[in-house]
Amino acid sequence: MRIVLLGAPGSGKGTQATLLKNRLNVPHVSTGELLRAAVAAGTPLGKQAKSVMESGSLVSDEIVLGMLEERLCLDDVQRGFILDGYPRNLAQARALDTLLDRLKQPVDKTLQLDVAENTLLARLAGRAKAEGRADDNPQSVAHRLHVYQQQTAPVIDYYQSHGTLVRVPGEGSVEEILERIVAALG
Ligand code: B4P
Repeated sequence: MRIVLLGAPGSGKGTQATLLKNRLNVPHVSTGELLRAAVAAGTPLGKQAKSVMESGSLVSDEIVLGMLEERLCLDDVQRGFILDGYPRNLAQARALDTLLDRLKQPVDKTLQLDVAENTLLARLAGRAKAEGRADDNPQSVAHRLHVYQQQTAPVIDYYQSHGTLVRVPGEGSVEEILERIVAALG
C-alpha cells in the first residue's frame, strides 16, 4: 500500500508514520528525516539545507525531489511506503505524480491529519523542550505554520480533486489517532 501523510508541522505525521509502518509492514519515508540525516552527515546537500531548515522555510524543490527519487528507487519500497513530509507545495505534488507514474507506483490513499493551531503550538513547544530540535524555536515554528498555510494547504485541494484524500481528526491520544488512520485506510 502506498500512502501519503499530510498535515501541518506538529500534526503527528512523523509520530503516526513510525507506528503505522509496523502495522502495514512498509517503510516510512520522511523527507524531513532524510534532510536531517544529510545535515548530520555534513554532505554538500546537507550543508545547503541546514540554514533553510533551521529558519523553517522549505528546502528547494530540486534538492528534495532528487533525494526522494533516490529513496523511492530502493528495493524495500517496491511493496509500498508511507510518505511523510512530501509534497509540501503544488509543484512537489505534480512532481510526485510524475515520478510515481514513471515507477508505476500510484498513490492509493492520501491522509490529512487535522489539528487545531493551539494544539500544534503546544506539541512543538513540548518537543522543543524535550529534544531541542533546531527548527522548534518560537520564531521558526511561526514561520513553518505560515509556510504551511501559504504553500502546503493547497495540496489538500489537489488530492481532494484527485479523489484519494481522506481527512482524519488528529487530536487525542497517539493510539486513538492510529486506530482512526487504520480504519480510514479500510
Ligand atoms: P518535518 O520533519 O516534516 O517536520 P514537521 O512538519 O514538524 O513534522 P514531524 O513529522 O516531525 O512532527 P510530528 O507532527 O510527528 O520537516 C522539517 C523541515 O524539513 C521543514 O520545515 C523543511 O525545512 C524541511 N522539509 C521537509 N520536507 C520537505 C519538503 N518536502 N520540501 C521542502 N522542505 C522540506 O510531531 C510533533 C510533536 O508532536 C512531537 O513532539 C510529537 O511527540 C508530538 N505529538 C504527535 N502526536 C501527538 C499526540 N497525539 N498527542 C500529543 N503529542 C503528539
